[in-house]
Amino acid sequence: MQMPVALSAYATDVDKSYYIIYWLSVVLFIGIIGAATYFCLAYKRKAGVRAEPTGHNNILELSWTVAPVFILAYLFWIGWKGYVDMSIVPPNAIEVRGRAFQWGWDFEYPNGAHTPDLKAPVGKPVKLILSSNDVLHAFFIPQLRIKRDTVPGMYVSLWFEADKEGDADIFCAEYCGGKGEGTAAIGHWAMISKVHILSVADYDKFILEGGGAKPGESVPDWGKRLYVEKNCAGCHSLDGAVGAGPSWKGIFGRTGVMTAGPDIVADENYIRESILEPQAHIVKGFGPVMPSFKGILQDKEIDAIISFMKTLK
Ligand code: HEC
Ligand SMILES: [Cu+2]
Repeated sequence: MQMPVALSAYATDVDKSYYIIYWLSVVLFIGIIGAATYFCLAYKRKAGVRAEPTGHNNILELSWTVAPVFILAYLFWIGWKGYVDMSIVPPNAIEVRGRAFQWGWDFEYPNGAHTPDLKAPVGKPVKLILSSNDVLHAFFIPQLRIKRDTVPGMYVSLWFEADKEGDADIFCAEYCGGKGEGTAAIGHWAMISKVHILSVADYDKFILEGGGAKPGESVPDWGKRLYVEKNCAGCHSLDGAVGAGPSWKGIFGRTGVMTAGPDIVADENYIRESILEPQAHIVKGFGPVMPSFKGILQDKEIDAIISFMKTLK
């Protein structure tokens, strides 16, 4: 067992092709090296024996020419079939948008909800329309055997149909940079997420509840959840500790010193700008490393984060 657990029929097909090629290579390797070794020993030059031409063996020569043609045609066929299966999205697929950014993922569902981890129903085709906000990344779910580069300025798509419920890892499989040292270090290696394969009922419930505050959740609590889910927590502490970015302790209404230009009071407008265009004003002592959350955070989510910030005295 060399492959991670397969969560879809497509993944099982990929494994089948993989193992066919793998075992074919093992058999051919042993066969060819074994025969070569045997011939080296058996026909080693001996004193008093003169080598004579052996002539042709038509049957042997024909069979080692024709057999590989069939084997290669078969390998082409399974490869092509897999490629076509992967390329043609079933027309009834659910469309989910996936955006890659330094360093995380954002998924947007037909109801407008956004999540940093992917939720998908079991037994239904899901089409992912992938893009990147900054540099090249690669969307990779090993357990579904799907992988695709995300390219700035371009959409690519990918689909899957999971046949088991459960969680699987999402990785970025394209080195996309990094920043910082020690605990403040973030980058490509931190660009991990999960796909949650839910029962159809749970998925429908998630879509119905939408992307806003959960029932019974206050707006600041929703903002706090976004702080964790959108990974602001990776760079901003709440307790005054300096990370890759300034702490949010007492952020609302404080006067910040910028690398250039006058000091700025952190009001709604400044905070909104810091989130959508982080490079517009850089807080002194920090690098321009915050990614833009344009297209990732909706207006009401930014409002929720601001109301959470107001609670951080
Ligand atoms: C990769 C690290 C990183 C992540 C992730 C990150 N930030 Fe930042 N953030 C920074 C850095 C560095 C600064 C300071 C430099 C600047 O002003 O751009 C900053 C500054 C800010 C500021 C201005 C702070 C001040 O004291 O004036 C706000 C507001 C902010 N970030 C909000 C957010 C929100 C909201 C999120 C999550 C949705 C987030 N950040 C995610 C690194 C990050
Ligand atoms: Cu990446």
